[in-house]
Amino acid sequence: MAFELPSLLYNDTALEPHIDGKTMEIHRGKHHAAYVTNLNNAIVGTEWDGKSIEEILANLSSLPEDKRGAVRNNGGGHWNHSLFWQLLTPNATDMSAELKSAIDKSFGSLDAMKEAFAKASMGRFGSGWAWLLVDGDGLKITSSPNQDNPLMDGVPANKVLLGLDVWEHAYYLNYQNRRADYVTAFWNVVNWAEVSQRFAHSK
Ligand code: MN3
Repeated sequence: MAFELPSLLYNDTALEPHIDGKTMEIHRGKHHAAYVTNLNNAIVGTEWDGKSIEEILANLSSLPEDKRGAVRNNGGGHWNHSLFWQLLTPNATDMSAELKSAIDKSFGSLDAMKEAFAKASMGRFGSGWAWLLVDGDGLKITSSPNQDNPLMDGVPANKVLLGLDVWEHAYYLNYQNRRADYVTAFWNVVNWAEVSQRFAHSK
């Protein structure tokens, strides 16, 4: 079955003023939609047609060479954005005690985790993503270029807790060159209940 653009559980304008409606509309309706179309075009008629996106991204090196680049960029784009929309919410939610404790253990405090995450977001030159992962007994922050993600490095999808899109298309209309302001605003719309759920299922 072909991949499909997921619906949002909130309106495009629901995350304002932190993420503006026009950005949400173009980001999902144009950018994410294009990743889905291009991904489907790349795998149609191949043996990968019908496999899950997680399985495809974990096995990129097995794909035909002429499809690999398109699947990496567009398949990564589809998985990353599908996760990203779920990680956002207009309604503030609390994180679980278990997640809070894991963050404290790995980073010292929630503020220290946010600082390290912001550093990864700011340190990613050009387009990419920042990630919070389960790594062994603890948590870890990484970043990746373009639409790459931890699945491509062998990390199981359920161990990816949080991701932030730092492509300019994610913030430029509202924040222009001020990526740091966008990263700060992101914390106001993080769905901590969802991140906590992901953490609970990461074992
Ligand atoms: Mn994006």
